[in-house]
Amino acid sequence: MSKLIIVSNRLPVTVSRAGGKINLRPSVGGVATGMSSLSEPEERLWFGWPGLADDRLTPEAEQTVAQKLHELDCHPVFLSAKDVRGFYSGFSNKTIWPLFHYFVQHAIFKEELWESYKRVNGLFCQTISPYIDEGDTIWIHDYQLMLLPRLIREQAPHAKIGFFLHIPFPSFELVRLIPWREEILEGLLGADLLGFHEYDYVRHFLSSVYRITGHEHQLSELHIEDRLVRVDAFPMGIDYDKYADSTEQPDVQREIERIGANRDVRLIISVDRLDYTKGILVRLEAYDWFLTTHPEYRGKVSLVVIAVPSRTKVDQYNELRDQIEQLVGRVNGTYGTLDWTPISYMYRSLPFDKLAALYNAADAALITPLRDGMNLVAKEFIACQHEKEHQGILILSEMAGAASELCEAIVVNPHNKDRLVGAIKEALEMPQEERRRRNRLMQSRVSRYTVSRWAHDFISNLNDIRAQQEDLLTARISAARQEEIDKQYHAAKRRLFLLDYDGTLVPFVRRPEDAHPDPQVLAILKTLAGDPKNEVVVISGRDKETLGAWLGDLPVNLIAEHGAFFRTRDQAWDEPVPVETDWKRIIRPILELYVDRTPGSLLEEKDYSLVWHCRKSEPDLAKLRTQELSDALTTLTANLNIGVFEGSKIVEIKNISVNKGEAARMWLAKQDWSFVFCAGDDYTDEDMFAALPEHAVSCKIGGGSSKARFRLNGPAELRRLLARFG
Ligand code: ADQ
Repeated sequence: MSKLIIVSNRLPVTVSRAGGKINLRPSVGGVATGMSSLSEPEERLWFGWPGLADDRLTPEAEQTVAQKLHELDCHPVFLSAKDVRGFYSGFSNKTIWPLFHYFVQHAIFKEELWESYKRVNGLFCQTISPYIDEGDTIWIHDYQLMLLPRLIREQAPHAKIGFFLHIPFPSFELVRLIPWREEILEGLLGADLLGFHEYDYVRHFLSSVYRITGHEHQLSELHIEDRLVRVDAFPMGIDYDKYADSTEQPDVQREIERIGANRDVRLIISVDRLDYTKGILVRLEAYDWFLTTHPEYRGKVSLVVIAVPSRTKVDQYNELRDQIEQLVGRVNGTYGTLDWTPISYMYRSLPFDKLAALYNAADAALITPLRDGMNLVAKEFIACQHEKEHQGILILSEMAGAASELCEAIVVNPHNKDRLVGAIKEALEMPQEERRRRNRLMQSRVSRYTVSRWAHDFISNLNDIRAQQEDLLTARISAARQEEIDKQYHAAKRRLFLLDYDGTLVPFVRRPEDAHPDPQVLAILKTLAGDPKNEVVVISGRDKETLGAWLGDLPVNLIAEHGAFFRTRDQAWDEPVPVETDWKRIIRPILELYVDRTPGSLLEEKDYSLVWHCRKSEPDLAKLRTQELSDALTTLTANLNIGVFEGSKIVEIKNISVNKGEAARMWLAKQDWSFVFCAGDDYTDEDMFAALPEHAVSCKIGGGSSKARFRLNGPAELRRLLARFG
C-alpha cells in the first residue's frame, strides 16, 4: 500500500531533555492539521529534526528518542550542533530567510554555511531514501530543504514529489544575488509540483528559472528532461471551525483582566513570532505616534503585544527583542498611569485557548509584517469574529500574502507610519455594521479555503501532474517500439524523411544566424541521404539563401519559407506558385516600430514572410510586445490573405496558403512510400503531422500538445534516432 511521506525541517513533535528524562510534546501546527485532514493514503511517515543536537545525546538516548518517535510515525533526522549552526541558524536563517523577505542587508553569503546546507539536505535524503516505495507520495516543506527534491529524484527517479514553500519567493533581482542560485533552483525543480502561497511568488519563481536556468514554462508548466513540473499557488488556510467555535470560550474576560486592561479600555492585539520581518518595531512606533497625536485616546485603548520567542541563536533576533522591550518601556513610561497600561507586552507563546480568547476580545488586530509569505494570524483573527455581537476589525499589511485574500481589511503599507496611525483611528471608530459587512466577506473566503482544502488541493494537483507525465511517457519511444520501427525501416523499399530544422535537428540559439549545422548533424544527414532507398527533405521556415548555404552541399531536398520554395537535391530553387507580397509594404513599418520599441529584437525579411524575433529581448517585455503586436496585426490583416503566427520567440506574418502541410503533401504524393518519418518542434510542424498517413512515424520534439505519435526530448535524442537508421 502506498504511503505519504512528509518532510519538514522540524518534526511536529518537540523533544526535550530534563533531568536525564526525554520528553516528547506534539506541536499541532498548521501543516500537521492539514496533513491529518487527508484521508488518503492512510499510512504516513514524517521526517524531520527533533530539535535536539545529536552530540547532546548518548547513542542510547538517541535510540530511545527514535523509538518513541517511531510510535508516533515520526522519523528523526539527527543533526550535530555544528550542522544546526551552519544549516539551520546559518544558511537557512541568515541567508535564505532574510533574502527571501527582501532584507538584503541581513543576508550573508558564506561558503561554509552553504556546504552545511548541502550536507544536511543530503543527510535528509539518505535518511528518507530507504523508506521510499513505488507509488508513495513525498511532500517536502519549506526553505530549509530546497535541494531535497532533486536529491531524492536522483535516488528514486520515479518518485512522486511535491514541494511547498511557506515564505515568499522573491523577485529575480534578489535571487540572482545568491552565489549558488542555480543549484537551488535545480534542486527545487526535482519536484513534480511546486506550491507557493501566492501567484506573485509563482511568477517570481518562473521568471528566475527562465533567466537563470533557461527553462521556459507554458501555462506554469515546465518541461524538465523527460518530466513535467507544475508550479502553482495554494494559499494556505486555517482550521476555520476550531477558531470560529472558540467564541464561546468562558475565560475571555478572565484573560483580559489578567493582562491588566479594564473593561472600558478598547483592545488592539498584535500577535507574531518575534522576527524582524514582522514589523513589530515600526508598529510600536506608530502606536506611540498615535498616542502622541491623539491624546483623546489615552486611557481608552491598550495594545496587547504577544511575541513568541524565535531563533534566539541568531544575534539580530536578540537585538530586536532588546529594542522592542526598550520601546515598550518608553511608551509605558511616557503615557502610562496607575490604572492604564498603554502596551501589555508578553514575550512567550500562548496556548490555543488563551490566544483565541484574545482574538475574541480584541476590537482590532494590528498585523503589519514588512514581508510575510502568508500570515495565518490574520485569518485566525477573522475566524474568531464569526457571529459575534461586537466584532473586531483587522488592520493588515499589504506585504503579507494574506492581503490578497483579506482585501476587506484595513490594508496598509507597514512602512507608512502616518497611514498606520490613520488606520488605528479608522479601526477604533468603524461602526459595527461596517465591521460585520467586511468580516462576513472575509469569513466566507477563509471558511471555504481551509487548511484541509489546501492539503487536498495540493495532493490532487500532484496526482494530476503525475497522470499527465504518464501520458507523456507513453508517447515516448520504448525499446520494443524502437525495434518495431527499425524492422519497418529495414523492410521498406522507399523511405521519406520530412525534417524540420531549428529546434529539431539543431538546438535553439540566442542569435538565429548562429544556428548553422555542426559536423555531427551534417554527417547524420549525409549518411541518411546516401542510402538510395531514402529521400530526405529538410522543411524549414528559413529563407532559401540560408538553407542553401548551410545544407546545399548535401544530397538532401530543401523546402524554404514553409513551402514557398523547393529545391530537389542539387538542382536550382523552384517557386511553385508565385505568392502575392504587396501586404509587406503595410506590415513592415509596424514591425520596424516594434523593433525600435523592444531592445534586442530584430526584423527578418524573407521573400514571402516577415518575422519579428525577440529571443534576445528582456523576457517580460518580449511577452508583452508579442501580445500587443499579435493583437494589432490580427485586426489589421483581417481582410488580407495572410496569417499572423506566434512561434518560439517570434511573430511571423505570411501568406496562409503557404504552409508545411501543403509542402509535405506534395512530397507524400510523389510515390508510394513504405516508410515515412517526420520530426518537428513547433506549431508550423503540426500542419505536417496532420498531413501524414497513419503508418508514419511522427515525432514531436519537446513539450506542448501535438498531433505527433511520439515525443522526443530534444535535437540530441532525434539525432541518436536518425543515426540508428544510417
Ligand atoms: P510564521 O512566520 O510562523 O510562519 P504565521 O503564519 O503568522 O507566521 O503564524 C503561524 C502560527 O503561529 C499561527 O497559527 C499562529 O497562531 C501561531 N502564533 C503566532 N504567534 C503566536 C503566539 N504569540 N502565541 C501562540 N501562537 C502564535 C511561516 C510564514 C508565514 C506562513 C506560515 C504558514 O512566515 O508567512 O503563513 O509559515 O505557511
